[in-house]
Amino acid sequence: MTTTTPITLAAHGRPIDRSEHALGWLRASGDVAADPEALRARLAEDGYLYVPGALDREEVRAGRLELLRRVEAHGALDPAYPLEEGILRPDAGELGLTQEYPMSSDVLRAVLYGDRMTTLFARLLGGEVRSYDFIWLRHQAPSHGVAPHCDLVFMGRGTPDVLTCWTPFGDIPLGGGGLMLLEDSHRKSATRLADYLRQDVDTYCVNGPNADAVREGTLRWEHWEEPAPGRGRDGEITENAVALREDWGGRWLTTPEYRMGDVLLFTMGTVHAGTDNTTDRLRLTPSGRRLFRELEPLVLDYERKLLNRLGESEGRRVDRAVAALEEALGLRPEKLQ
Ligand SMILES: O=C(O)CCC(=O)C(=O)O
Repeated sequence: MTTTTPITLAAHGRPIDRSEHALGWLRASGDVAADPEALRARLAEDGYLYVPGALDREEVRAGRLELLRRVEAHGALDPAYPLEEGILRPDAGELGLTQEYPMSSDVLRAVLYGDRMTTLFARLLGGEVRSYDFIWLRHQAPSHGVAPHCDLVFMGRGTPDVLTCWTPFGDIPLGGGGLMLLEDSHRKSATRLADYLRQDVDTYCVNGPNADAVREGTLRWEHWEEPAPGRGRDGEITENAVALREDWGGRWLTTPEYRMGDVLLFTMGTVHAGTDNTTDRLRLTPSGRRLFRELEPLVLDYERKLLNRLGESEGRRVDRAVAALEEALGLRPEKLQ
C-alpha cells in the first residue's frame, strides 16, 4: 500500500538540482561482485561500490520487521497500515530504537556480519576482514537528511583504510531519505579538505574556550573551520549540499530506489549526505564499518591513546591525537582513493 508519492529530492530543505550535470545515478557493481580485482579497481575509480541485491532480501526483511516491531511496541507506527510499510503516526515522537540495540540483535547481525556481506568484503579487501564492533543504527523519520561529510572524522580511528557499509533495511524511493554521494569527491577531498580530514570528532581542546561546553555535552564537536566559542556542528563539511556541489563540481549520485538487499559501501574520504525524507515512512539503514583484520591493533591503539587523553588536562588533545595518528600511520591521502 502506498500512501505518499514523494515528489521532492532535497537536502536540508534545499531542492537538489536534477539536471544532468548536477544529479546522476550510482554505478551498479553487481557485474563485478565476484571479481576481486575488478571490485578494487571500481572502488578506486568511483570511491564507492553500489551492489544491488548483494544480500538475501528475506534476511534483510527479517531485520526490518524486528526493527519495526520495536517501533510499533513504542506506539509510533500508524496502526492503519501493515507493519512492514513502516508508516509513522503523524504525532510519532520517540521511536524506541536505541543505539545499543543493533549490536544485541541476532537478526541484524546475521545480515551485517553474515556470509554474504563478509564474502563481499573479503573479496574486495583480499584478506581477512574485521568489522567494528559497533553498528550504527541509522534511521530517519520524515526530516532533513544529514549534512555533507566524510566518515574519516567519525570513523577513522587512526587509519583511513576503513569502509562504510550503508545497508537499506527497506526499499527507499527518491525523496525517502536515501544517501547521495558526491561524484569524484574521494579524489578531491584529500586536498580540498585536508584540515577537516585531520580532525576527529571525539577530540577537543581540553583547556580551550569550548572545553566546558563539550564536557557538559552542549557542544558536540569543535568545528574544524572556526573553533570559536559556541561553534558546534556535527562533523559536517557544510550544511549546504547544493552549494557544495556547485563549488566542487561533479554530480550528486543516488539511485531511483534503494532496495532491501542492496549494499552501498564507500571510502572514508567520499563526501556524502542524506536527502530529506519527505514520505511518511521510517527509513531504516543500520550500518557497519569494515577494515583489514591486520589493522585491528592500530585501531585499538588509537582508541587507547584517545581514551588516555580524555584524562589529560593540558594541551590541545586534538593536535596530539592527530600527531599520534600521523606517527602511527600517517594520514595518507592516496589511501583515501
Ligand atoms: O543514513 C544516513 O542518513 C546517513 C548515513 C551516513 O552519513 C553515514 O553512515 O556516514
